[in-house]
Amino acid sequence: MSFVLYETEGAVGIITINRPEALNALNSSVLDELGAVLDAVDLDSIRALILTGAGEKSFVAGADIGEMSSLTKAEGEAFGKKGNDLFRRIETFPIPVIAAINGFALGGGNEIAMSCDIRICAENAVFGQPEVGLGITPGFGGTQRLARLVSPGMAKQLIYTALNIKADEALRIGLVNAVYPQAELMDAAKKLAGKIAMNAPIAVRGCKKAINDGLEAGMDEAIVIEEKIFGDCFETEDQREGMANFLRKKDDPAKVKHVAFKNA
Ligand code: CO8
Repeated sequence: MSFVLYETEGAVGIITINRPEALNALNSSVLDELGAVLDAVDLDSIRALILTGAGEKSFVAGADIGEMSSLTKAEGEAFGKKGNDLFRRIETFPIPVIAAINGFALGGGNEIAMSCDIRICAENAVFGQPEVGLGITPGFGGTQRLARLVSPGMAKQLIYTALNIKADEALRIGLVNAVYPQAELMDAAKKLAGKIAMNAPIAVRGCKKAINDGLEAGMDEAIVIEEKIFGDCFETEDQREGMANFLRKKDDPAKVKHVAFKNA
């Protein structure tokens, strides 16, 4: 593995796209290695992931333009599918994924960030979908996820104009949740991931699935999705202990303790 690094800190896994000489652009090898890292995540011990880019300049500057430049129609479609399959895997990965965007998030870079559950960025981050300036459409989910994440009108403006926006504008339109000085970004991402990791893992996974699946359904179907996932939490050790802890606290505040949720 050379283009993607993976390390763990407690219950948090950190994936770093590591091709700084090309501003972490996504070629086929990077996509393959990202898939392999996801395969290797130990879901018994890891409760949240952080995705970031190596260096202080770029998160991901897009799909690799050199690799794409000579593709045929069929190869272009296949490359789009390769990215889409991987990004959909990130989007539906059982545990939350936080994108820590440390610079350029252009084209496929913005698209991979949008497949994550939560996006936070550094003050130097730049976002955009430059594809129409290269003679292509966004091909790793950009036309779909951007229109769902921000307003359809704003998504169309960004995609049709190919103009980049800075971190403060990304915050204003809801593309990211928060902006930090570059030096504080990873600590903020780890703190956020750590907070998630302290909560009951079955419940957190259930929330991710309920939100994702519900957003793809009509409201009548969506609330049934929630009911089923809600019901599945009961009789788990975490539900019993989480609620027993609350009742003990009511009884005697001195009995306050942190519940060490078990994923069971
Ligand atoms: N692909 C390949 N190499 C890249 C990319 C990229 N997307 N971005 C940067 N690089 C390389 C540069 O070629 C350069 O390499 P070298 O040193 O060998 O010349 C190195 O990274 C550093 O880049 P720059 O010298 O250009 O750095 P600057 O600070 O001057 O500029 C920019 C930074 C503004 C980010 C500039 O590099 C740039 O505009 N990059 C391209 C951004 C872009 O257009 N991205 C979108 C690509 S299209 C896409 O992502 C579509 C996704 C869906 C694909 C579906 C397929 C079918």
